[in-house]
Amino acid sequence: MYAVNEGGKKTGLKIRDGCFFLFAGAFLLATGVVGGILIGIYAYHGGPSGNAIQVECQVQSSNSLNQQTTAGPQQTTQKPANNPTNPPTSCSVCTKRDPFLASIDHELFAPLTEKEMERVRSALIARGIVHTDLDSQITLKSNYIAFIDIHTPNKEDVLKYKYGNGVYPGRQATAIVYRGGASPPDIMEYVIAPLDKGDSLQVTPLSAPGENAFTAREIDYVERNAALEVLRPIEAVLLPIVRESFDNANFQSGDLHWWPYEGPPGMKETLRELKLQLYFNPGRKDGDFHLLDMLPLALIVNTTSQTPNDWNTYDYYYLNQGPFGSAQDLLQAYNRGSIRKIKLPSGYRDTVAKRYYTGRDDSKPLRANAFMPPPRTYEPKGPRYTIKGHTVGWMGWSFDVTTRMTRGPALFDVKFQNKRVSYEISLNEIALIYGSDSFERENVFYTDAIYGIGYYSGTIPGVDCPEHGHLLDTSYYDAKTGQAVTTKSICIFESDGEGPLWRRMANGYQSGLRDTCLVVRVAATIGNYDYVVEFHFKLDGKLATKVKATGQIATSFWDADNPNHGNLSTDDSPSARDPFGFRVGDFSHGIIHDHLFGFKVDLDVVDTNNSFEIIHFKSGEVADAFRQINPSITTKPKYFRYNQTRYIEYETVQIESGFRVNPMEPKYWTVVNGNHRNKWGAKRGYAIVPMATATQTMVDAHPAMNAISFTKYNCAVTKHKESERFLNSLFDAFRMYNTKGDFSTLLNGEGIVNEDIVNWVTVGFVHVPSSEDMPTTTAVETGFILKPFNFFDTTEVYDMPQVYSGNDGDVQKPPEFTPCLENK
Ligand SMILES: *[C@@H]1O[C@H](CO)[C@@H](O)[C@H](O)[C@H]1NC(C)=O
Ligand SMILES: *[C@@H]1O[C@H](CO)[C@@H](O)[C@H](O)[C@H]1NC(C)=O
Ligand SMILES: *[C@@H]1O[C@H](CO)[C@@H](O)[C@H](O)[C@H]1NC(C)=O
Ligand SMILES: *[C@@H]1O[C@H](CO)[C@@H](O)[C@H](O)[C@H]1NC(C)=O
Ligand SMILES: [Cu+2]
Repeated sequence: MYAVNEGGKKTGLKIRDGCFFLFAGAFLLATGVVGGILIGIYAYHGGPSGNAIQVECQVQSSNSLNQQTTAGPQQTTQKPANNPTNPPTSCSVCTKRDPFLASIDHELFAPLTEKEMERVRSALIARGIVHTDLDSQITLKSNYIAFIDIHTPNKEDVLKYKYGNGVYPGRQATAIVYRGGASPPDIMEYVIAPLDKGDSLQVTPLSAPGENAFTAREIDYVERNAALEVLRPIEAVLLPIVRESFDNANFQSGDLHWWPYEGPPGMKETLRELKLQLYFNPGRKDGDFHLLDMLPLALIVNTTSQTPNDWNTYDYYYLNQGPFGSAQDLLQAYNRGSIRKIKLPSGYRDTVAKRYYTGRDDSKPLRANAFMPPPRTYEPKGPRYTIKGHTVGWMGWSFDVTTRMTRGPALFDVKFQNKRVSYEISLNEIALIYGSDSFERENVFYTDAIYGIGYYSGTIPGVDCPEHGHLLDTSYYDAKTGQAVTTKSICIFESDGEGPLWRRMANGYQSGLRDTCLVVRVAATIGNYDYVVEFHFKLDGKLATKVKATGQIATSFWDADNPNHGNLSTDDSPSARDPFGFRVGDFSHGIIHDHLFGFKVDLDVVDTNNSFEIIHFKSGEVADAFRQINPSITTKPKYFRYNQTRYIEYETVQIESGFRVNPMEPKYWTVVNGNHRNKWGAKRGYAIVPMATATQTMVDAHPAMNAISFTKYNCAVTKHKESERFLNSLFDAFRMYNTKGDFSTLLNGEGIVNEDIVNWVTVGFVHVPSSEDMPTTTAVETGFILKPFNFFDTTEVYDMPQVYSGNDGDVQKPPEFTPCLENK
């Protein structure tokens, strides 16, 4: 029925000259684009709308192709692709062009390699900083490595090395070590360098012993497994409740599990309270979970002590009823009938896996033509980009791409037309605050960097990266095995925008340039969500950074009889609603939350001597317009017809400050270089333009807010400092009342005029899950665009071939090509 284009071997098609294709009968092609559409279309045989006919692969001359295109679609005759006037020609495979250039040894920003991570680990072992016996299990009293990340050299050193006469700063790494064996136990961060040379590796601590309390670490597999052990005897006590309430479930059947990641375990460093909730997840493997069937039974394990034997449990809750001091207390109340009970219908458990299933639903009729392959892009002469190690070049752009295990993807040294635009654009943090009317999930919040944004585990073929794209390596360190894992997770491809980057049809000419862009895409699974980060480089100097959220929502148990609200099915009164979201399944409730993505955006407009200027888009009385520029004008000049007008006001921000998007006060946030002006006397600059975005609306009193205070600003600007590398401390969510990296403290009044400045850009969305978020949530997108703003003297595209056709006979065409077979 459905066959892929593999020379017909699998499809059983009769192939002549290697280039016969089958098309659905009604598929007519404009001759002008026959080659482009024909190539790469999958063989399609039969299907509901059936009736396939054979079409020969036709190659037309490039000239006629271009003539047709220039003439415009209204003049293009439509004819079947098997037009007999065009003799069949055999198709050749498109030119293959390898984008990979000989790679260099010394990459300043490339992700750490497995070998480098191994060197880091060996160095830490050799110095006795971490315990090694991987044979004996890591315990809470071990010193072990949690993360190894690239430590990018100091900016000044990099710039001197690349653009001056400085020495090579060398490859460096940071390692985060959980020192359960230290006294007091703590978290240490080290810089290990230089990684490129054989000997004299330096290990430099970034924090003092004890400075970062051990209890500020994330909930890792060591703690989780120990907690699960503590729960074993408790499970036996809870079994009668679990059997009766949850469709005869038991703890051995493999579909019932404990979920330990209910946000940070408490608020104080001195008390670590791990909340664990039951949920259904048939066939769960380590690191893989579905959070769509959470059950209303949870408890606290006090994991403060480093000896799991000391751990006590309390705050047992069943259907929001509690707290009970122990499993026995809960069981007693349950048996006495003094608490409200829930009884899932018999057979419910068997429906769980089916509802998670994300393959096609066979019970639904297929949409017309749904098994026909969708359109796709191919590259007639191969990729137009080059890749040297992790340095990418394309159409005037060049940049380095990297990923970090904790904080995710980053670009460095981004240049356009040989001028530096940005030194660094890096994802730093993803913050979410949930709200739910349940003991289990009442106030979950996450800062994802500490859980690891960069555990990149490869791409999903056919989904993540177009077939003509190329993949780059990235690695992460697996604390459990002590080994680095390398995957091909950075996808690079050129994308056809299939429309105008610009167009102009005017008296006497029609002209334009088709939009194409280079995309760097990295997709990661972080807990229940999958996040896709993309950088889009445009021909005109714009650079869009986008982030998409997809994957699975987090849910809580849907309690139809929750006394805190009325009867949803029958009652139309406000009380029938839940203040925390909608019911999205039989026993599932989608819990409301937001997603806020914090980026470090270190623009260097031409060089590092920059200022932050805001262009306020105002309106008012005409005289107001002159107030800033020429205050002597106090009345409206006569030539203004109306008393009111639009105007702009200029503001050079003097000291470190943060700003929010406000549609009622539109403005341009620009980074400018006062020493470099365009032909028209304006300071050369780049504007930072957020896409549609939310801002943090949580009240300051919320205990998470110090840990994620960066979310209060869509754009904040600070003076560049090596001591302010990231917009927060990784650990602050785990020490909310004692934060050390509160972003607001970075805004401490330093001057930012004619300085090396950094913009911290936070964008995101709020999410009220609806039934369409089940079982998967389709991608939602936000981001920000960096846009040249008086950077060039004119539109920076005219060093490219343009499409032009004028009355004077001047005709220009896009580059010619011979249609060819997609080369995969
Ligand atoms: C939690 O555990 C610590 C260390 O064992 C103990 O000192 C503390 O009293 C416990 N807290 C509660 C609430 O049980
Ligand atoms: C809510 O209404 C439905 C439909 O009428 C009914 O079956 C259910 O028992 C009601 N629940 C409560 C708590 O009243
Ligand atoms: C414009 O402003 C002048 C001076 O204040 C006033 O006299 C006049 O009425 C205004 N015109 C209109 C159309 O409002
Ligand atoms: C930045 O530019 C200003 C204005 O031209 C100048 O006074 C200052 O010395 C420059 N700073 C650096 C570090 O070059
Ligand atoms: Cu969401």
